[in-house]
Formats: sequence, structure tokens, C-alpha cells
Amino acid sequence: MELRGTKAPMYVNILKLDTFLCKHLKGDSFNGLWPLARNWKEKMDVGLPSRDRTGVPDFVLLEDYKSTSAFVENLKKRFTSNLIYTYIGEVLISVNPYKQLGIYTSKYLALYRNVNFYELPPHVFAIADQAYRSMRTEGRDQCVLISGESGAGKTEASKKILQYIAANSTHSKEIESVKTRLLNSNPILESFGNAKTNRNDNSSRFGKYMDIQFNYKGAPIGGQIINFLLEKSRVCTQARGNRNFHIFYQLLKGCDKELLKKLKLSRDTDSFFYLNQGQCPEVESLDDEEEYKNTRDALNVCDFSEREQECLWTIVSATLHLGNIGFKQDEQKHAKIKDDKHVAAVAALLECPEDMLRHGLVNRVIHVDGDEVVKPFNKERAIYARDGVAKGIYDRMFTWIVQKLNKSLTNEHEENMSVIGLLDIYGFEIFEYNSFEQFCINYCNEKLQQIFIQLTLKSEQDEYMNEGIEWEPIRYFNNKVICDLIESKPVGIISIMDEECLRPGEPTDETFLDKMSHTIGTHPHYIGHTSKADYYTRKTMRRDQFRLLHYAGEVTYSVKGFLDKNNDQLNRTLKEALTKSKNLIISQCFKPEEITSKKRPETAATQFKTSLANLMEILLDKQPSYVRCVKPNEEKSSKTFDERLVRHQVKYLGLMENLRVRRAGFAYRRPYKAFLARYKCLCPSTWPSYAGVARDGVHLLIKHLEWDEDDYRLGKTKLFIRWPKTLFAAEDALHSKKNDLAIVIQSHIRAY
Ligand code: AD9
Ligand code: MG
Repeated sequence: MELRGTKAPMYVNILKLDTFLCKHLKGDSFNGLWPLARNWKEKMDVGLPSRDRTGVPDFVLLEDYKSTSAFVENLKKRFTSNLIYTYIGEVLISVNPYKQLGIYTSKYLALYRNVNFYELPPHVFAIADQAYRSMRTEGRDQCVLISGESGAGKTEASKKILQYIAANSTHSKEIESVKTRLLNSNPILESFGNAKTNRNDNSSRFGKYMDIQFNYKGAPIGGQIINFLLEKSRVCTQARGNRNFHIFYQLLKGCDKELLKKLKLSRDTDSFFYLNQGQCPEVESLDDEEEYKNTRDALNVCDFSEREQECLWTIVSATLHLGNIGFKQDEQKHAKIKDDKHVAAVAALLECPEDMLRHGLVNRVIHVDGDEVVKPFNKERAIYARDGVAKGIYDRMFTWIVQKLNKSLTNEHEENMSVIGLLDIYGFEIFEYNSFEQFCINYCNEKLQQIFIQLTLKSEQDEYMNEGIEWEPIRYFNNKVICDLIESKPVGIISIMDEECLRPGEPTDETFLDKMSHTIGTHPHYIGHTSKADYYTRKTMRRDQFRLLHYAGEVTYSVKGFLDKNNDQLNRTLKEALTKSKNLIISQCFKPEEITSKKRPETAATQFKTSLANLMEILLDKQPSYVRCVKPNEEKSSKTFDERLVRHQVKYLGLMENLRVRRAGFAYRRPYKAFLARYKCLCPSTWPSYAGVARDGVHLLIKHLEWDEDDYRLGKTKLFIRWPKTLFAAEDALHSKKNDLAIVIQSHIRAY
């Protein structure tokens, strides 16, 4: 609205008018964006021809809302019209366009600022704006949960939300530095935690939850990141078409000659075993050399000192040298180190005792009655020990980086702050071969689905009940039963696995599988060899497999490696060598207490379970928004919409269930006071103010607007509107009213 800028002599009066308008028309029709909103709304009106081509922007408007085919068809229409966003009520569905659409520019950032949710086409910025405004106006912490399968666009969505918040939150010089750090934490984490996979050139191989903290003025003052379960096996092995974490290639391609020499490296990625297995040194969409510069810049912005950066490079380089340590085997099948050069390089780079490292790579030392007994490894176990060190140092370095970022993002001044959390976590995974990693990832998705159910489906029903609105309970599948199967004690899968890991004797993956069959073999969501599964099901499973009926579908896991991965133990001698390291980061990551402590460290699955339980507590405390990301095809193409693939995702994201509940109820609801404040000018009895109870005022207003009885319900504290179109009619009426008022203003101005 230009009025604020208008000069005296009308200044005082215009200001009065301005205040008058702001007070009585809390809204935004003067922001010059109305035509856009109007176009959008026209498209939403049932029966308009454009709807056939571009689909509906909110699934609640879908006539055949129970049909998955109609749902997928609508997504397809929108995808082919470059409309990648669609709502289910307030849940945003986003389909990866695999091309730049020009919808994240400063123009769009301004467009969505302070505009009510339903007034503009669906967009991830609308979600960000709503979260930000609810945090400010209602004073409630928010979180945005972003889910979807690998390559569906989760990380991009989380970056857009951060971009929106950085651009549209309060500004000041001091705040700018916080914003820059928040934005720069992303390239650092992506360099060390993302990798090229067959599904995504920039796949996040860790889960991430990030809190953005705000002061009472709504300015970002700090942040905190929690990382989950880095896929550390990638450090040592990559399937064909996959790469190791980006940082390895960035360092080799981008660092100067001097550093390269110091790190005893060559630029040839193929000369490193940890880099050449995927046979994919280059990725078209990635410029490793350029990214190295970006990573260094970001490290500088986030307060990583020169020395700390150097330590990071030595660890990355030591990891590569570890991978090149080969072993041979003598007649007694004892492993011998083949190439001393690389052991020496690792010891020199990590500044730890070479003899200890050498000894630990080929021997296990056990303590029997106070005596040390040395047991030589065979070649296979030596490789396992070597890979254990590589995974251990890389994984702990990653956690160290997160902690360092948290220090850089710590807000030291303010205590009373509000928070918006962003969760970007791996989606459900069903591969041909599923192992411990998929088990953890899918367990995580079960927990998130549970929270989704708890917070949306259930709270939706609860709200109707609390508001005293008649409501036919909707039946939905509660996946708690599967979460319990995995995590309950003492007969959940994790518990059984832990018990087997700790058991004296010779526990193996097979004994673990047997134990599961005995204890949970009859569970309705577990299928093992001795359970009562039908003949066909069992025939399709190998002896080393078990199957879980997840909410998203069946997944068959191979138990191979479960116990080792869960134990996650580094050979004691090697760990001791690392505790003696003079490398700044390694010495912080491997503390001597770890060796001396009698307490057994928690298993990987139990640690993961605890971190998920903490995450659930954090999320349950906040008001959630959802972005559900969908991948249109497996080819990373902007042209193909694979209906089968999308249908599958619609199913496992629980979108049909979500729509069913939303559609069974009311698309829109607002507290009486807020509703009246916005629309009171539409009724002579409530304008310019209404002295009575807000609920009665709204009732008068609705009567005046002649709404159909069935289109709304009056709850205890809120008005419920069944269809968005009812709301749009009110918005249109409001718009014409504001136009009339604008004319009045103009005439006031002229009169001066
Ligand atoms: V994974 O589980 O981390 O493997 P994500 O995070 O779901 O996965 P990501 O956000 O990385 O997927 O998106 C994959 C690629 O799709 C990006 O690198 C972009 O090239 C592309 N993409 C995703 N979203 C958009 C978008 N809104 N606009 C344009 C996009 N391209
Ligand atoms: Mg990602």
C-alpha cells in the first residue's frame, strides 16, 4: 500500500485512514497481488474448463476423492502444467519438477509474504510463511516435517523454506550474520554427508533436524542441528553408479598442489579403492572443483579455523589411504599387511602410533584372566578391521562437524525464543536387497508416520469432538503395532538383536534370526521361516531373510551383517591408537575413557532408537506443517510422469487416508474472533465493530451472507467451513468491499 509513503499535508489524515484500514481490514488486498490470487481462485471454481487441464489445487476439491487413480491423475495434470504444488487442506504435496521453474525468485518471496494461506496458489513458501506467522502471532513453536522417497525433493524443499525465512524475517546487521551461517551450514553438511546414488545425484545420506531460533521480534538469532545415522558403510563400499561422499572428490579435484602433496594424495580418483568401486568418478550435474571452493567458503563463514579445516582434510585423506591398505594371507591364514606405505601415511596424517595401528589391523587382543592373548585375523577380518577404522573416523568427524556448526549457530544472548524446526529425513526404502540400514530407515519412517497419524488424523477428529461438532469417526490404520514390534522390550526386534549381540558364546546373524522366529514369529506383521506364513510367501524368502509388513508395504530384510553393524565395535588396539592421535578432531572424537570404561557402549540400533524417541518428543511439542514430496519418475526427467511409481508413493505417504479425513470434515476453520475481524465489514450488523460475543457476531455475518446450512458448523470456539469455495465467496465479497473503501480513500485524498 502506497499510502504510507504519501507526503504531507494529507499525512496525518492518511495515516489515520491507513490505521483505520489496518485495524478493520487485517489483510492484504492492498499489496497489489490480488489479481494473481483471483486467477487462482477462478481456476478452483468447479466447472471451469481450465480445471480439466490443470487439475485442482487442493485435493479436497476432487470429486472422486476416494479414488487413488483420480488422485494420481490430478497430480499428473498439474505436473504436466508445471504446477508442482497441491494441497490437501494444509498439507503440501510437492512433485519434483526436475527442472528450474523460476518460482523461487525474489518476486515470489515477496508475493507470499504475509498472505493468508488460501489466497495464493499452493507453494512451499506459503507453508514457510504460515509457520513463521503462526510462530509470531500464536507464540507457538513450529516444525515442518518433510518426507518422501530418495530424490523426491525433500532437501530442496527444506532449503527453500530456509531461504524464505532468511529473506522474509526481520533484518538487522547482527542478524544477517546468523542468517548467513544458517544458510552456509547446508553446503558443509551436504559436502560431507551427501553422495551420488542411482536415485539422486545429491542424495542426503544422513537424517537432519534443524531448529531455527527467533527472538521476540521474529528475527533469527541462532540454530541447532541434530543429525541421525550417517550411512557410513558408503565410506568403504559403493555400488555401481554410486559415489562416496562428495567431499572426497572435491578435495582431490579442488585443493592446491601444496595441500595435495602434504596429504600424500594424487588427483586420480581411480587410484583409491574407496573411490573406484562405483565406477563413477564424475557426475554431470556436479562440479567438484567449484564445490570445493564453496565448501571452504562455507567453512570460513561458519568459524572453522584454518587448523580445524586442515584436520578435516587430513582425516578425509587418511580415510582414502586406509582403503588402499591391502592384505595377504600366510599358510596359517594369518593376515599380513601388503602395502606399508599407506599404513605409514595414515599414521603420519592422524599423528598416531604406527606400530599400534599396524598391530591392530591384523590382530585382536583379548584379555583372559588378566592375561593378554593375541589372536591373528584372517584376511577377511583384517579388511573388516580396516574398514571399521575408516567408517569410525569418518562418522565421528561428521558428528564433530555438526557440533562445531552448532557452536557457530549458538545464540548466547536471548533465552526467550521461539523455534521453527525443519526435518529432512530419509524416506521409506524398499530395495531388492535390504539390510540393517534399511531396517533403521524404515523404522524411522514408521515413527514419523505414527506422528503424522497422531498429529493430523487423530487431532483432526479430536478437534471436532472438542468443538462439539458431530463427527463420524473415521477408521484408520494405526501403525503403532509395527513400531511396538520393532522397539518394545523385551520382545521387540531391537531388543532381541541387542540381547544376541551381548550373549556369550558364538552369536551369529542366523541365531538372531532363529531367536526372532521363536519369540515374534507369530506376530501379524512379521514373517519368518517358522511363522505361519503361507507356502508362497515362504517360498519367496531365502533362509537368511525375514519380512516385515510395514505400513507402506512388505520389506524383506537379509539378516547378514545385522549383528556386526549393531555391535559397531572398533577393535580395541585400533581404538587405542586413535585415542593417542594428536589430530585436533580425532583426539576429541576418541577419548581415552572409552578404552578404560567398563561400560559397554550402546548398540547402534539402541542409540538410533533413543535419538528417534528424543526427536518425537521435540516434534510433539510443536505445531506441525507437512510437505510430502513425490518423485515423478526414476530417470530424473522433467517430462515423464510414471503413474505406477507415483501411485506407490501416494500409498505409502498415507495421502489417501489424509484426504479421506480432511474431506470427511471441514476444509477450513478459524477462531470466531479472527474470522470476525477479517470479514465483519461484509455485514451491517458487525461493521465497523461488534460489541457482543464473537460467535454471535459470526452467526449474524453468516446469516447475512446467506450461507447454506450444510456448508458450515459453529463449534465451541471456531467456525468450520466445509468447502474452500464458500470461503472464496466471502473473500471475493471482501475484495469488492475493500475496492469500495479504496475509492472512499481516494475521494478523501482528493478532498484535501
Ligand atoms: V534423498 O532422500 O536426500 O536422496 P531428496 O532430498 O528428497 O532425496 P533432493 O531434494 O536432493 O531429493 O532433490 C533431488 C534433485 O531433484 C535435486 O538435486 C534437484 O535437481 C531436483 N529438484 C528437487 N526439487 C526441486 C525443485 N523444487 N525444483 C527444481 C528440484 N528441481
Ligand atoms: Mg536429501
